Formats: sequence, structure tokens, C-alpha cells
Amino acid sequence: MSGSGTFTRRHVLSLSATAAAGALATGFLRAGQAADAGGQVLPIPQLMETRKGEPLRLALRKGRHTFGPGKTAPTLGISADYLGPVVRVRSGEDVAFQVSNQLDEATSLHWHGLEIPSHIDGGPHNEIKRGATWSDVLPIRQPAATTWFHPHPHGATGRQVYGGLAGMMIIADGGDRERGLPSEYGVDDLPLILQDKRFDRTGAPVYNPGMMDRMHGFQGDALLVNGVIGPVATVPAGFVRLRVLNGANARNFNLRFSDRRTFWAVAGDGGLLAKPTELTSLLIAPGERYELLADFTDGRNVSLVNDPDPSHGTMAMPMSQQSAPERLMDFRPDAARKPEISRLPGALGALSEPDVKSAAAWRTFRLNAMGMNMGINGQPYAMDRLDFTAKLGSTEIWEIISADMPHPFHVHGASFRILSSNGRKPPAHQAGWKDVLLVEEQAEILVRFNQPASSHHPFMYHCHILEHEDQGMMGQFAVA
Ligand SMILES: [Cu+2]
Repeated sequence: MSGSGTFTRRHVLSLSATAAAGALATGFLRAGQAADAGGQVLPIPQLMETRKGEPLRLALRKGRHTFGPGKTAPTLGISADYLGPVVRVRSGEDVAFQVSNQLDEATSLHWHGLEIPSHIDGGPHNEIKRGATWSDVLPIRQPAATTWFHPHPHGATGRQVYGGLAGMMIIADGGDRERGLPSEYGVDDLPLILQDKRFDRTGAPVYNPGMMDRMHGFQGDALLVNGVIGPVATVPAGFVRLRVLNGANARNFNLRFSDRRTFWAVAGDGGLLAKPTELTSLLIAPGERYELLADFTDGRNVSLVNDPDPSHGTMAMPMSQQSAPERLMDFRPDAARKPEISRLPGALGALSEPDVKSAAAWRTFRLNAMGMNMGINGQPYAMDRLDFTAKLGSTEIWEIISADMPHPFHVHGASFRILSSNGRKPPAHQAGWKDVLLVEEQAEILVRFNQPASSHHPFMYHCHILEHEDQGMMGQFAVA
């Protein structure tokens, strides 16, 4: 068995005893650190909101951060030591941003999930040089959703995101109270940014992808929520909204509660579903977001756990080396805090059937490894090659084929509906608008092009396993 397998086994926790959750079984314990009996409190990123006449200022900078009971390590962050603030904007508003690059290298800041024109999308063509500041206004013209932002410089995205450069953006529309959805940030509306890391003996995160990591994506053996290992959240004993973002470089998370209680998906990448969708487990791929409702009305402590990844490629072999559930975090309902929401909401919004007949074109994208490169349709990404042009205002059907292993496929500046996935209709929680889809073998999506992109400044489509993206599993298109 490989070293990583041994390491994984070492921090599998007994799920029978949530009380034992304090035993943070990580590499840190090896370093002689005593485990904090309760685990760290779940960090809630600072909420940043728009104020009239003032741009939102984000600084991409170096920091120092403590991931668990261990030494503080050098990290990267966005106006923070690790990760960034949660930026909350309103649907319909124009939001001015100033993004300053205080790193030692060039970067960019991509607004993942925002439907905005390509010249402000923050892709590889939007380079922010070392020491420079990018300023522009983002017109928010889409429904309420959970989106995020992270660097996208070609070839360095994996390293920069792994270092800590990522933040969540919430698009709000003011309708949550009426819908009966929890919306008090940090109380019953919690951001959960899921990641994984490898640590060295000093507790510093390591990013040194070897050949196997470049093939399969760089996965860590310690699981993090909002930048810490095994945190604990105290929550009202009612319904709580969890805005889950998979911000890992390559790992799929397969979530469930330790007591197998049901929970509900209320939104996917692009916004609300028609109604809450009951689930007992949820697979979430890198780049994807789901808004979940968890029911803590029984007042019992419960853990969120990660089961082995069931996804498989054309070889029908599970990708996961993990063999047992691993604890992600604990929830402790506080009966003294009166819950704002104690009932499951009914209808959330209207969602029309995908209009397949309207499609103006059909395209096929085959995602494949090409020796030491990764590519799409036999070509690695080239910044000066335009792969195609879509018509502004049109829709197209795209067939995506994962030629070897599952790849999370992401499109910039355009949302899509899933028509089929491995030959089947999508499950209800994937029936809404999306911008990332884990393609295990083959999928068909209906993509809508509402935002313009010039040939000099195209939109990206790519695998969201960041090591694959950095090695060229990416293409670019204009919309005109
Ligand atoms: Cu991939």
C-alpha cells in the first residue's frame, strides 16, 4: 500500500462517536501536538458587502495561517491570511471592484459562475501583473446564486488556488425571507468551502504534483472546511442553509451526515431549484456549488462526513483510494438559540424545461490525456488559438466525453442545463442551471450564450481538476 493510503487510514475517525471528534487525527498529531478536545470553531469568512460609491477592495497577498493544532504556515489569501471574504452582492446592481496583486508573480481573478462579458471575466487573458491593480465594474444581471472567485493564470492556477486564493460570492435578491430560506449570514446561512491538503512535518501545506498527481489531480490527505481541519459549528436547532463550495484542486467530495439523516438541495451552481430536493448523500466535484438545507431541529450533534468517491471513468474503476468515511466537520445545535426557520420551504422558483429544439449547433468535446499533456479534442490549450465562435443569444448542445477518468467540465460566461449524464436524465438536484458538471463517461448539455466574448479575449471551457487545466485541458471560444 502506498504511503498516502496509510496516511488516509490514520485519520479515519470512528463515526460511532461524535464525542470523540476532538481527536483530530492528522499529521499534526504526529508532531506531538495535543488535540484540542472540541476541534476548532468553524471560521466564518468576513462578509463584504457593497456600499454606495465605494469599490470593493480585494488584495491578493501572502499570509500565515493555522490549519489545525500545529504550526502556523505560509499561505496565500484574498484580503485575509487564507481564502478570502464572502462577497455579497445584489442581483441587478453594478459592483465596482479593485483587485490588487501583492504577490511575487502575475495572477488573475476569475469570477466563477458570473455571467459577465469576457473582457472582465478574469480568465488567463485578464492578467494582473505583480504590483498592479485591476479595477472594473461587474454588472450583476443573474438570479440569486452562490458563486466564487479564484485566480486563473494559465499554468499556475493549481498552485495559487491551493495556496489559498479563493473566496465565495453570494448573489442575493432579497427574496429569501418570503421563500422561507435561512439567510442570516454566519448564523443559519453558512459558507462551507471544502478543500484538502497534504502537510509536511512542520504543518505546512505541500504542493509538489508528481507524475501521478498530474495524471489524476493533486489530492491531499487532510480534509479542510473554511481552511481548518475538522471544525465545529454551533447552529440554531432548526433549518440551516449550507452553501457548499468544492474549492479543492482535484478531489470530489461525497457528503452525508454521520447518522444518515436526510437533507435537501435548494440551489445548484446557477441558482435555486424549483423546490427542495431530498438527498441522503451528495457528490460535489471541484468548482461545483450546492446550497443545502440541513435539519437540526432534533438538537442532536452530528458530523458531516466524506464517503469514498463513487465516480468512475470508462474503465468502471472507482477513482478513490479512500476506503472508509472521513469526518469533515461537526454540527452542535444550540437549543438556546431560537431558530429563524423551523419548516422546510415549499416551492422556490420556476424552472422551465430545457428547450432542446432551439439549439443552433452541436459540438463534441473529448477530454483526454495526451502523453505528458492534457487536451480537448486532441489539442492542449493555446492562448493564441480560438477554438470556435458561438452566436450571441443562441443555445448549443455540447456532448462531452471523458476518455479515461471523470473530469469536472466548466464553462465561463455561459450557463447550461444537463440533458443527459452517462445516458440518463440528470437527478433532480442537478436539474437547474449549472456551470460545472462531473462527466464520468459522457454527458450532453444545453449551453446558453448570453454574454459577448471577442476573439482576442475569449471565454474558457476546461476541466476543473486544476492540474489538468494547467496542463492544457482547456479551450477558448468567442461569442458574437
Ligand atoms: Cu480533468
